[in-house]
Amino acid sequence: MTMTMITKVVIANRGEIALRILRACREMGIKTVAVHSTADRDLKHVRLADETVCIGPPPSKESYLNIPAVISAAEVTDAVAIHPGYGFLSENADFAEQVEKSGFIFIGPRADTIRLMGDKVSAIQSMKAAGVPCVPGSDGPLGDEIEENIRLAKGIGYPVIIKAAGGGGGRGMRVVHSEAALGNAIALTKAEAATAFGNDMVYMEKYLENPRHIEIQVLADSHGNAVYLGERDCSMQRRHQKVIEEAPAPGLSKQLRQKIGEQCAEACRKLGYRGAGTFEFLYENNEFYFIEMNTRLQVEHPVTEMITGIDIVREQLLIASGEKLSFQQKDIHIRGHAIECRINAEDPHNFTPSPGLITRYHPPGGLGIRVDTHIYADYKVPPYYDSMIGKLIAFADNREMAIAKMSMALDEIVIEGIKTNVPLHQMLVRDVGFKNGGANIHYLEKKLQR
Ligand code: MV4
Repeated sequence: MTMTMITKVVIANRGEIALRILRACREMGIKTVAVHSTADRDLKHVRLADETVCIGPPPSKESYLNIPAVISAAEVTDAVAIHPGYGFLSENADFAEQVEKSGFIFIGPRADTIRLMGDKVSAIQSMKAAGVPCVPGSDGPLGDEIEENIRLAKGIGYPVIIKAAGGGGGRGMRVVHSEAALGNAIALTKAEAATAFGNDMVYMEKYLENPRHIEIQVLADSHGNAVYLGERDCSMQRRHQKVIEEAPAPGLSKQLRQKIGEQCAEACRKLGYRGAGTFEFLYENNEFYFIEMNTRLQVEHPVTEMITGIDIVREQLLIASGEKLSFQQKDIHIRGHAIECRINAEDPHNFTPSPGLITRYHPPGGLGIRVDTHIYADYKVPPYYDSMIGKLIAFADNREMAIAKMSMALDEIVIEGIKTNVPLHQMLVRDVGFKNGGANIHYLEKKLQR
C-alpha cells in the first residue's frame, strides 16, 4: 500500500461539516481549499480556508453536485485529496472513481465499495456472506412470477416490506399486510423505483413493527485492519430525518455490543473496506438486523467521538494517506454518554424551513458541551440547502447527566432572527418517553400526533 502525504484537501461540502473538516485538517497541518456556491461566500469555513474556489450558482446540482467543477477546483489549487463530507457527492461511486482517475485521493471507501453498498440487494448479500445478521427476506431481487413472490412472503410471514434496491434512507418502500395486496405493492414499488432511481429492482423483507434504529461506527485502514467504535441509537426521528442521536444505545449490554461490533469489523476485513463507515441495523427483541451500510462520515459522528475520544475525521485523513490504524480494538474504551440535538432553521410546530438573517447568536458552553455549527451573528441562512444549521452535543458520565446538561444548554442557547427547532428539543429532553430511553423509531411521530 502506498503512502501519500496529504498536504492539501478540497472540502467538497458546506455548513457545519465543512467547518468540522477544516478544523481537523488545520490541526494536522493540512492546507484547505473551500469550494462554495455563489450563495455561500459568507460561510465560516470559506473565511477560514487557505484557498477558496467558487464552483457555481446556488442550486446544488450546479455547484456542490457538479463533479467536473469540484475536480477542477482540486486541479487549479494543486490539492492532493478531496473530502466529500456527508450528503452531496459523498456516496456517489462515479464521483469517487473520477476523483481517483484524475489523480486525487478520495477520502472515503473505494468506488466499487460505494457502488456495492449503494445497491441495497448487493449490500445485504455481501453482509450476509460476511456473517452480519440480516432481516429474513428474499435474499436477492424479486422476480416477475407472482406465485413465487406469494410463496416467498408466506415463508417470511406477513407483514412484509418491499424495498427498492436503489432506494435507502426511507425512499422507495412499501409495507404489505396481506397476500391480496402483494402483487400491486410490488408493481407500484417497481414503477416508482424505475422513475426515482432508474432501476426497478426490488426485494422483500420481514417488516419489523417496532424496532429501534441502532448503527455501528467502524474504521478500517487500507492494510486490512478494522475496529468498531460502539453504536449510536438514532431512533428519535421524523420522516426519516434524525432529530436526536445518542451513544451508547440505552440498555444495550456489553456482550451484545461486542458481538455485533466484532461482526461488523470482521465484515470490513472480509470486504476490504477502507475508511469510516456505518452499519445500520434495526434492533428488536435484543436482536440486530442489518438494513443498509453508509459509506460516508455521518452527521451524528460526534456522539461516537465523545464516548471514545477518537477524532473520526482525523482518522479518515490518516487512513486516506495510507497509514495503519494507530490503535487496536482493545485500546478502544467506551466512557460516559453523549447526546446530540440537530438544530434546524425551521418552524418547530409545522417543520417548514425558516431561512434568513440570524440577528443574534449566543452559544451555550461549559464542561461536556460541544457545538458544531457554522453560524454566527449576522450570518444569513440561505434557502437553497438543508435546514440543519448546527448540532448541540452534551457529554457526561451517564445518560441522566447528559440529558441534564443538554437541557441546560438548550435553555442557554440564543438564536434570533430565524425560527429554530430548539423548542422541540426542549420539549423532548423533558419527555418521559425519551428520558426512559430505548424508544422505537415510531415514538416521535406518534408523540407529535398527540
Ligand atoms: C424497515 C423497517 C421495518 N422492517 N425494514 C426506513 C429507512 C430505511 N433505511 C429502512 N427503513 C425501514 N426499514 C424492515 N424490514 C422500518 C424502516 C423504518 C425506519 C428505519 C430506521 C429509522 C427510521 C425508520 C422510520 C420508518 C421506517
